Amino acid sequence: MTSTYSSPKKAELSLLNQTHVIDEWTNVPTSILGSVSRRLHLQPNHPISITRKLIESRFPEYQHHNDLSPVVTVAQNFDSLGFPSDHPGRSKTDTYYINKSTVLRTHTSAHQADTFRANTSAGFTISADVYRRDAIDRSHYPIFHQMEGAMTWDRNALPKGKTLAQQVLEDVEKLPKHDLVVEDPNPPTHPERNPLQSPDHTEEEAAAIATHLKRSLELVVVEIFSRAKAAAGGGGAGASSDPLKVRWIEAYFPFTSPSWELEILWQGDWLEVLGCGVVKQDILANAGAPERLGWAFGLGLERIAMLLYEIPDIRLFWSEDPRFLNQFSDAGPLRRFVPFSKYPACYKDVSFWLPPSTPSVTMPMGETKPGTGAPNPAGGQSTTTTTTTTNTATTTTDPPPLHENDIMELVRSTAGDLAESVSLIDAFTHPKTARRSLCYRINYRSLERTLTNAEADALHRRIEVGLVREFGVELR
Ligand code: FA5
Ligand code: MG
Repeated sequence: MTSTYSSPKKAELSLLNQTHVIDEWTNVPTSILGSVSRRLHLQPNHPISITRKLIESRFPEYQHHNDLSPVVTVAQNFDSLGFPSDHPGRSKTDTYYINKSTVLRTHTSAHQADTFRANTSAGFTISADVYRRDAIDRSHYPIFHQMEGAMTWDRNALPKGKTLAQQVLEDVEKLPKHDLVVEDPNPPTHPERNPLQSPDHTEEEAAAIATHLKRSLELVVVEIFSRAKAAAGGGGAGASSDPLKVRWIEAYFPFTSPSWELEILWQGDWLEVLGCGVVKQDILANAGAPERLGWAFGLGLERIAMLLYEIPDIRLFWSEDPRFLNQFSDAGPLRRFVPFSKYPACYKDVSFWLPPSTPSVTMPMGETKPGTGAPNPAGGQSTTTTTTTTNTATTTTDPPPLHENDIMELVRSTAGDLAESVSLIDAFTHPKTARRSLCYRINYRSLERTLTNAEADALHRRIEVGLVREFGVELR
């Protein structure tokens, strides 16, 4: 046998004119890579871009950054923000890794520290595409767009005799007023869940910063809804004729304290539109700005655009159907989206036994389900396995642990945007064998045409085969 030695070429992946070594962490599917160049927030006449500009206009003195690469380091996305090493957001089940040290950003906060360090303006926004392995339903998509916003005040640059809290409150007075009633039942700080950052912040400082933050964001909501109302022709039809209901709820982020989320009542459910809080002083200090204090928020542009235009399904933003795209324009008054006829849906269930050694399906730890305040879908335990983050290339006979996001991704990669929603409808453990059974309902619907039952059947069959092949389940 001839031994022509060829050095093993390292496997690589190329993205946005850069090549990256792939390793056992790589988990970005081609379906995602293929959409990285779309950058909907920069497309002229696209509703995501129009929504971005509308929100930016509420922050006229801020610097707006809209062109940052989605390829970031693990350090930018997680470490710089104080994510603990065992945070579930870091796991391969939640995040798209390009390789061990590089990810597709999961949020625009990945650029917070760098932007604080550059210190080119007190206030800034960053709008960008972000990527997450997540649920499938009408308000979740694996690629979406966020706007980060931040504002800081410099302790060392205050007018003589003025405290930082006084300065911030003076700036609050310069903001427009509004008469929207916003529920805000929680105390400003909570000793365990949302502590004051003492000794770095006084109570007055944190309270003043929170007031400026909340007012600034409430003004965004007021602006969006007055546009939405006008678009619907005054009183209008549908959801925009309902009285606007908005509430602040307590939240947790590793990089802010105290923290909140803002929710809006939308079609009967509380929809979370943003997270925010008082920036952790460590982040500013590590960015070379220990003397500055301030707030930050991260908002979902799709969620806001859905409210603004009454767009019923998040998949529509990716549509290249002119019946969708032609309804939006950068110029002229905003007009409500008029759905082209709604094509029939078709749901199919799949029931299966998990492999005997799989304890359960682990659930994402992400946002709370609107309205319930409870963690994401019930059925599994919300334990996060650290084993899912390890290399499974050395598989023994044991199947890899199964995470619900793995099921979501299988459905996405098989059915693409024809999958409208996936939900766990039944789960039980057999009393004798202790084996666990799950049943998922997959709703199939095209936004652009009528999907035949035969097509849906074929997709469903491929998903069933994939579940068996990839996760070793036994169909029931
Ligand atoms: C964050 O991403 C934080 N970085 C926000 C933040 C920034 C907090 C600065 C504090 C300071 P969260 O994971 O909740 O938080 O996402 C923020 C918003 O993005 C959500 O409120 C929601 O509007 C939107 N969002 C989250 N996941 C999805 C998804 N899969 N599809 C569409 N929108 C989503
Ligand atoms: Mg959230």
